[in-house]
Amino acid sequence: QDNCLVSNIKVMQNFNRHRYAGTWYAVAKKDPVGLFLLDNIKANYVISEDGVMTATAEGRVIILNNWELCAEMFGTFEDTVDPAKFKMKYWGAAAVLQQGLDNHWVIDTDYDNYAIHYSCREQNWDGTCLDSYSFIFSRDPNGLTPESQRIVRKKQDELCLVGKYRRVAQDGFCSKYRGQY
Ligand code: DAO
Repeated sequence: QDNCLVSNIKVMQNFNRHRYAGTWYAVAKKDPVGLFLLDNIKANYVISEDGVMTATAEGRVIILNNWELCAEMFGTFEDTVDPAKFKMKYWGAAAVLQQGLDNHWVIDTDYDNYAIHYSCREQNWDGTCLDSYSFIFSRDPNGLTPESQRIVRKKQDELCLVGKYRRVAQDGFCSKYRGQY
């Protein structure tokens, strides 16, 4: 962490989307303004034969003030010059769910255990981030190994987001819920 400029944030070198593909469970999250996904967040990245990345995701959300449900989300990824930086277009299975276009950066991953995602939605005049969100992903829904936790902690520092994450529960809410709406 030297100056917290978005333009200085280091992302995964030689990012390999094929090794990244598959299921990731969020174990921690830094929320954006107007947070949407609460917990039980699971993402599944798919690479098509022609190399295009898409994803489906689910998570518990509360919409219309008081209505709890498991949101089913879809995302398509547009490549940029940096292989670890994507633009993600996302939308929900139902119209009431959130939709938008976000940055989607892979900050670091070992592909088999942990991954650190980061998205800055809006920058300040000085080039620091005004509104960001970030997922700490694990292949194991029960959490990260101490070794992975150490790496994640260091990267959170580089992102200027130490202390801004909350733990994300994986208690099976969305598997119970499946097919109910
Ligand atoms: O929870 O507040 C928030 C921000 C998350 C918005 C993006 C959700 C849709 C993800 C689509 C699939 C990609 C993993």
